[in-house]
Amino acid sequence: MEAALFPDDFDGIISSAPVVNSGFAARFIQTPQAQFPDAISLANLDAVLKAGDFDIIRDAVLMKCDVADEDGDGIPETVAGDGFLNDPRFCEFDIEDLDGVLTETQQEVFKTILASLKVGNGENEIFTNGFEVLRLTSDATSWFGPLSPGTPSLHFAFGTEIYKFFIKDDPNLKLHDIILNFDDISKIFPFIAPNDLDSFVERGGKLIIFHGWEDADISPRDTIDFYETVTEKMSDEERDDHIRLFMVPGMGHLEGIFIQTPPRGADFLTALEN
Ligand SMILES: [Ca+2]
Ligand SMILES: [Ca+2]
Repeated sequence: MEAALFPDDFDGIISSAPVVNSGFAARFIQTPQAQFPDAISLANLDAVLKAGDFDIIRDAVLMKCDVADEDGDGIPETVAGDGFLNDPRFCEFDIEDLDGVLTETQQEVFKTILASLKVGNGENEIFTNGFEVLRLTSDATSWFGPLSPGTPSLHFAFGTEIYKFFIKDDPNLKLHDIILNFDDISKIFPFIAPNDLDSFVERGGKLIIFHGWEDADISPRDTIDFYETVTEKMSDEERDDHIRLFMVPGMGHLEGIFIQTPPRGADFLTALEN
């Protein structure tokens, strides 16, 4: 957003899990609405996903997909049994494999978290991809909950406050009274268009983007879509000279900012300098 709107501010930017569209705010309403029949008292949690359930899903996913040849092309690209996936997109995990272990409602919550979300008004549409995180759940409980009565999840905390004070100007707004619609969601951020980074690139700007595959806050696939969109018209050389994207297996939201050692982080400042 900074590189697009204020291209003269910085010569180089390291961006972790960038917010590239307003869809993230819709997710912050959608997932707690699915998870919490009563977000204030945290009553009636029997049917929804809890920490132990995320552990069950993670273990089932690892059992199925933490193999040496994740993409099935015959060439090993990662270590089997090391506790994370190189690229979760290759994991064909079906939550219905856990029939009898998770309730149907729990399975529906899981599918909601993984599914993409569209909020449109017939003419325009905000699209956001689902999360990969439940396949590896390092910070799933913080973002999806349940945490504590009144603040059941970080999605709830961010989402309801954004709605109350940035969109609706109504401090008494309740989670389940919110109906997602385009006009509300589009108030949060401007759209990023394919040529929005041109000014930044033309003046020699350098942008390193990284995103943890286990991010449960901002969809990792949205960052891939963004990178592909803004670099589509560039030559490979121009792209690599100015904009690099690193998807980090096993890393949760912003972990690479606070942790600078693999597998949960890296020294991106030195990389930018070089
Ligand atoms: Ca392979
Ligand atoms: Ca692995």
